[in-house]
Amino acid sequence: MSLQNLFKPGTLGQYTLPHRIIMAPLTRSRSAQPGDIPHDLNAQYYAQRSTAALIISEATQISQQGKGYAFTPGIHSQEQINGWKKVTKAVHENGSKIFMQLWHVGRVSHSSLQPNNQLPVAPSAIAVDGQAFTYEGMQDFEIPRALESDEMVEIINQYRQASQNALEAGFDGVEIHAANGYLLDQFLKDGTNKRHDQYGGTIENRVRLILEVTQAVTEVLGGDRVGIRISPTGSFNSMSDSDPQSLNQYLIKKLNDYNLAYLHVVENFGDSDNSHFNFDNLRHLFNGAYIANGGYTGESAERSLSEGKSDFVSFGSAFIANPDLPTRLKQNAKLSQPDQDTFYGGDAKGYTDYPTLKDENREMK
Ligand code: 8OZ
Repeated sequence: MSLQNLFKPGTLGQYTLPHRIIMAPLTRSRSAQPGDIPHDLNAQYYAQRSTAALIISEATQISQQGKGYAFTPGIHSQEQINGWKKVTKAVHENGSKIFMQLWHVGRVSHSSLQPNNQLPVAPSAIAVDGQAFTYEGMQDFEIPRALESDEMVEIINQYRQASQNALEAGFDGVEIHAANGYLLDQFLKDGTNKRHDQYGGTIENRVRLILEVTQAVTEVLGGDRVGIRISPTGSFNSMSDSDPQSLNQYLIKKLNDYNLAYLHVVENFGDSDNSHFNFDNLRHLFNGAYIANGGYTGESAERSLSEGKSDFVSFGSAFIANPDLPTRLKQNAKLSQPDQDTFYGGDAKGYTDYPTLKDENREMK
C-alpha cells in the first residue's frame, strides 16, 4: 500500500507541516532531580525524533499542585524553562517543531508529591482506583480535596503562566491536556464531577473550566498555536461519563470560538470501549485540524487520511522504539518493538539508544 496521503504537507494552525506523522506526548519520567528539570539527555531524545512533522512534548506539570508522578518535568520554575530551552533548540536545529503539553493531574497524584504534603485536588472528593507513582514507590491513591469555586481562578492562572513560560522556553505552541483522566477531564466527565456550583452538574457547567483555560491560554499564544487533547471514551484513571457523545459535541462547538490549531483525539486507549462512539461526528464539527491517535499503523493512518477521517495521525509507542519512524514508514521498513520495562524512569537505556535504520545498516556492514 502506498502511503501517499501520509507524506503530503498539511496545515496546522499557523504552521505548514511537511507530512502528517506527529509524535504523540509520551511520559518518560527522566527529568533531572531535584526540581523536575529537562536536561541534555532529554534534548538528545527529542532531537533524535525530529523527523516527526510536529513533536508534542511529554505531559508537563504547570505547577507543583499539577504534578502526579515522580520524575516528570515541569514548566513553573526558571530552571525548568532554561532546561526546556535545550530541548526546543535541539528540535529546531533539526528542522522540526515542538508544542508543550500542559498538564495538571488533579486527583491523579499523592500528598507526598504535593506542596506542603497537602491532599491532591479534584472537582469532587472521589479517589482514583489504584496507586500513584511516587518517590517512595507505588502508593494507594488518597481521597482528594474538592476545589472551592473561588480556587478556579488560581488554576486558570497556572495555565496562563505555564503558557508564557512555554513561549519563553522556545516552544512553537502548546497542547492543553484535557484527556486521560487528569484535572480537566475530571471536570468534564460526570463520573468524577459531582459538583453543585457553576463548574458541575449540567454539560454547560462541566465544560466551563476547559473553556476558561482555553481562553487564558489563547490570550497568551493566539488560537493558531494552541491544540487540545481529549479522550471521549477513555476509562484510564477510573473515568466514566453517562453521555460522552453529547458532552463532546457540546465541547467541540464551544471550542470553535477560540479558532484552535487542532483537536487531538485519543480514539483508542488500553481496554476502553469505543465501539458506540462516533469520532467522525467530532471531526466534522470541529473547525481546525483533527489529529487521530490510538494504535495506528502506517496503513491504518493512510486509510484514515484518505477517507477524510483525520488530517494528521499521532504515533506514541512506535516513536519510542523508532526515532526515525517517518523514514521507516516511507520505506515500508521493519519497525523495532519498544521495551515496556524502560518506558518510565531510568537513563539512556530504552530512551536514546534505539537505532535508526541508518545505524542498523552501519552495524551490518
Ligand atoms: C502513562 C503514564 C503516565 C502518564 C497520559 C500523561 O496518559 C499520561 C501518562 C501516561 O496522558
